[in-house]
Amino acid sequence: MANPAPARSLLRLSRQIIQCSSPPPRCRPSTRLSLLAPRHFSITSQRREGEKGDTGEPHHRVTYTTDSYPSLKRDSKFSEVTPEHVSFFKSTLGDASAVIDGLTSDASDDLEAFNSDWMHKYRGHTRLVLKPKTTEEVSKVLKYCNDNMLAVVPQGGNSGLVGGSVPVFDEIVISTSRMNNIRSFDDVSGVLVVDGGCILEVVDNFLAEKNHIFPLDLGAKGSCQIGGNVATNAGGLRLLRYGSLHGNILGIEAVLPDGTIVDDLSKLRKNNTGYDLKQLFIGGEGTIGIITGVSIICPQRSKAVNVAYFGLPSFVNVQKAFKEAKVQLGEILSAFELMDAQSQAFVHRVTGNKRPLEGEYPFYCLIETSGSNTEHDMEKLEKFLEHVMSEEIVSDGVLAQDETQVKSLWAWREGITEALGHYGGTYKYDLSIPLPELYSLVEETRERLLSKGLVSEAKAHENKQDSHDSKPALGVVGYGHMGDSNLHLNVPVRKYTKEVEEALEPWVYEWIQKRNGSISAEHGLGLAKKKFIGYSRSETMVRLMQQIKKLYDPNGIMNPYKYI
Ligand code: FAD
Ligand code: 2HG
Ligand code: ZN
Repeated sequence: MANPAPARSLLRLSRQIIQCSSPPPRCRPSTRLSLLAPRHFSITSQRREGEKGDTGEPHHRVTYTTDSYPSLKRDSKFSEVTPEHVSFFKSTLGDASAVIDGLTSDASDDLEAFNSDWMHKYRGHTRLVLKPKTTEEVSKVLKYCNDNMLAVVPQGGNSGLVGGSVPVFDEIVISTSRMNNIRSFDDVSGVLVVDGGCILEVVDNFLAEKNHIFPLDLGAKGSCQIGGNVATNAGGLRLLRYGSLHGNILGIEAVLPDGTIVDDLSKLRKNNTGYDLKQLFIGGEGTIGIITGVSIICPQRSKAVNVAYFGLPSFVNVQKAFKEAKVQLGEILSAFELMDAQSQAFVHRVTGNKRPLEGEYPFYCLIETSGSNTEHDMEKLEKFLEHVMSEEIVSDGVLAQDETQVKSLWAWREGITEALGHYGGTYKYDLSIPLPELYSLVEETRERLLSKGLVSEAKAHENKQDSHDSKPALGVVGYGHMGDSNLHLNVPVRKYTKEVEEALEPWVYEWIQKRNGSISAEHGLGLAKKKFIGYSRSETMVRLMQQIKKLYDPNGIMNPYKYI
């Protein structure tokens, strides 16, 4: 690690380092609006097909889940798909593009993107993908599957990180990708109603034109779908400001396995009329029904968005900076993200981009403010920046001075997942941890992998590249949504191995349990955490969940083998 540069004026540094031609913030004309443009960190299914990591292995040669986890057994109560079933689906869905049929034709290439997950960790054996266009078609398809004991997996953008979106055996994939209509938007109330298959970025672009914003943002916005976001109760980068989907979603339309259409597409903010059943679908991960429509309250888009990126000497200082940001920025603070040195080293190595700061630091933070009054926000931000610089809470920093710089600073945070996945695979742990202890887990994990000889000393601590290194793990990385006490502990590997997996699991989950944290802050449980639910939920809670599952899906056809 390089010696931190002495604290200097952040605004001066921002001019030196980003070398922006636009005037420094203090000199901005008051009419200048810095709207946050969509961040084009988009992932697509094309990326999964044929792309090679540094291992030289084509990513589509992902090991079958059934080979990696031989203890998983196909449930014999499910029927196997036959050509007769396929002809029913073809006649029901009509359109040739609505069925990918690997039973009566060779469709293995087309099926691959639906069988394999984004992490190249899980791969199923489906031979049939159905793409209904309407809620009624979803209803007919599901009813038929239920009557014929055919297991299904709902799939949105397939960007999930816990193996929930792909089949394990021959479950039929029901993709919502053709259900992509924006149904209505009211710019007085901010209530938006969309099909479950709308892509998040498309919806947010639509809202931008109406000066509104979708209250969720995440790095996979170019691929993930609103139905998938709701099914995973995704958290993302704006939760600190706009809260969780549990609060923002006003109504849901969903189809139950027996074909019942649950029409609870309320647009009301307040509705205290009995059990709030839509909440069961939020975070349900496709285990009780398919979400076909969502109504959601969307806030006004902020006129003034500012982004600052800091280097800090310690995690204690990160906490001080966060506390100070809450005190001084209050209602305009919209994101406080944490990145450690290793995470930024990986992004640098993989993208080759020039780092935002000249020196290297053990920790980095990205702070975003969003408000309605540029001058007022800038005044607050400058005061905050001066304070954290003069108190030496932060060692160095830059402030984006236009939209391009806003995007480029965000890329150092949003690009981490993609950069880590570049080398083969990543063991991912998405955890809620009491803030003071949040980073200790990363340090202890490093020591653990070092002591077991699974990562090299240089890679564990110094982010150095060692060309002779052949240890399975390439580093131990910590980053996440500091503002939500949500750590992403990631261990990038050359390939997935039992050796690394067994060093990490259940050890990480035990560590979390001891601190009353959560083993899934925002990604869900899927298949990856199926065995570990007991580390965060009591037996009583699990039993109640099982009862709900049985009530909604008595035949168990919805996303079997996953967490419930
Ligand atoms: P899928 O991956 O297709 O499915 C996820 C789960 O939902 C599966 O169990 C599936 O069966 C179910 N499902 C999908 N659609 C439906 C439906 N219509 N009805 C019922 N069930 C359904 N997650 C975060 O929370 N925060 C982040 O910041 C974040 N950043 C990410 C960044 C990158 C680069 C990547 C690759 C992923 C990130 N994720 C993040 C994880 C992922 O993007 C989210 O979980 C997202 O909400 C999944 O949406 P999807 O449409 O891709 O769903
Ligand atoms: C993020 O915050 C996402 O960037 C992905 O939730 C985290 O890849 C991960 O582990
Ligand atoms: Zn996250």
